[in-house]
Amino acid sequence: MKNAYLQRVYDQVLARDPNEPEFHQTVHEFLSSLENLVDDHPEWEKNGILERFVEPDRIVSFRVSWVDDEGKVQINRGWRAQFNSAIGPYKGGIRFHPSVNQSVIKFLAFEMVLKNGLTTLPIGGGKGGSDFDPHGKSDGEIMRFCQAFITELYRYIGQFSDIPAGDIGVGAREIGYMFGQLKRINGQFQSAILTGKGLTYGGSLMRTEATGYGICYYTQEMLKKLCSTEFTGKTVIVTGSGNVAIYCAEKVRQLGGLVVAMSDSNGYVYDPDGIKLDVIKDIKLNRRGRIKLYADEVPGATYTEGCRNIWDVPCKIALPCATQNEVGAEEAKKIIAGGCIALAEGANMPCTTEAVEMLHAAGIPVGPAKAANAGGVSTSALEMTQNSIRMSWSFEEVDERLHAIMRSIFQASYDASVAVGKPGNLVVGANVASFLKISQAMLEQGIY
Ligand code: NDP
Ligand code: 2IT
Repeated sequence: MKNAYLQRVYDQVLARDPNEPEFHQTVHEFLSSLENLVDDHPEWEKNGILERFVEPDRIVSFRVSWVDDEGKVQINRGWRAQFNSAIGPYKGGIRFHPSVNQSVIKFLAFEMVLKNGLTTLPIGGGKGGSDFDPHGKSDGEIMRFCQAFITELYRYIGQFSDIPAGDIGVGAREIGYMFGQLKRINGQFQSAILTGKGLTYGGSLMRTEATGYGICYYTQEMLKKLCSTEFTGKTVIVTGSGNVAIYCAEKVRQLGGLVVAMSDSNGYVYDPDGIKLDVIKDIKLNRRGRIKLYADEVPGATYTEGCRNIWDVPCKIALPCATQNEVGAEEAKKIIAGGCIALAEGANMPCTTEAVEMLHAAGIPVGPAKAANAGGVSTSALEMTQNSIRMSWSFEEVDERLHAIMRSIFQASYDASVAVGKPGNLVVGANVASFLKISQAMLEQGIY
């Protein structure tokens, strides 16, 4: 980094936590985005704003002990990073995946802070999770794990302090088990303590669809402003086949795009006629099966082992919706060679730094995750609003609010990119637009 203050802050992060590569990656991207701005804000250094911004308010880590179906006691690790509460209570999902560690939780929480700052809603940033692997576990094991996890976490969360939701490996089923256990512990029905709840007990219509739909609303704005085009008639690749990917693909279809390939962690399926989402939903949501089954069941579709090779298939619009760093230099090369015109990040940080640089160099706009996938957490905040006023809004009402939020996120990011002399660089724009708001709130609240 050219600016000495930015470099100093980054060096301190590296020195303090040398073993956190994912966290370094997100902090580096953020600090680099401030290069053209930092000299205009001497109050940041004077008040230690950046030093405070890259250091979580706190992280709790805990042991999770649970009993498997054989009666054996299993031990996992759990974390919750409460990163920044300048503009609202900590808000962000919980991830259950064997790759979870403190670095992953910190990068996700840091992204949440900036994402939530873009949503226009009063939420700070946090994230939690465990290295528990839900694959192949029985429903009883999932329930016992969720109960054990939240029994450790419950003392740190609440509707005015920290409100978790889902992420990889945590959907409506897991939120339900955690909510039930919280009710037993607290002896109270505290609706807004978790979001992504079932519709029968305080969930919001559209929360399930919100992240995926929101990605497409954001991408529509990108396509219009930066490529003078729209989804209609374009081939699209959506990676992953979880909550985000499925509803992203559904909205692409509604907007006239053709999703030709999707994946899971084992491999990908290619269907030149367009992926049939009812089949994917049945395999993934009802049967909790592998995506390979799609090729067995749909004539004309093929399955290829190895999820990263999905970019061998050319597409006009790339929407990676699986996990962090799934698009590296190799994948970016293929995306560019395939004639892609725009990429929006549905997963959190799916592109490596190098991949983003390559895409930008090839003139392909990149919609960063903290903007493109902010529809999920925005709708979580709308769920909290409905819980607080003890009402529930219609699907159409929530959808309309979500659409307006995604438009405003794009506009604010685009305007910020222009203001700092990087027009169309939505990565820089999102970081700047959000940080200007959060840093102002930090300054106004004094030293803490
Ligand atoms: P799900 O658990 O529903 O689905 C995850 C999908 O990604 C599955 O298809 C899974 O395959 C695949 N996947 C997970 N880990 C890997 C890996 N290491 N390598 C390859 N594929 C992998 O999670 P979500 O759809 O909720 O989350 C997907 C992404 O979207 C994550 O980055 C998450 O942080 C982000 N996100 C989620 C939001 C939400 O509201 N749920 C909101 C905003 C962002 P398999 O089944 O084989 O494991
Ligand atoms: O990464 C994310 O934005 C989420 N996992 C959703 C968080 C939330 O609180 O809804």
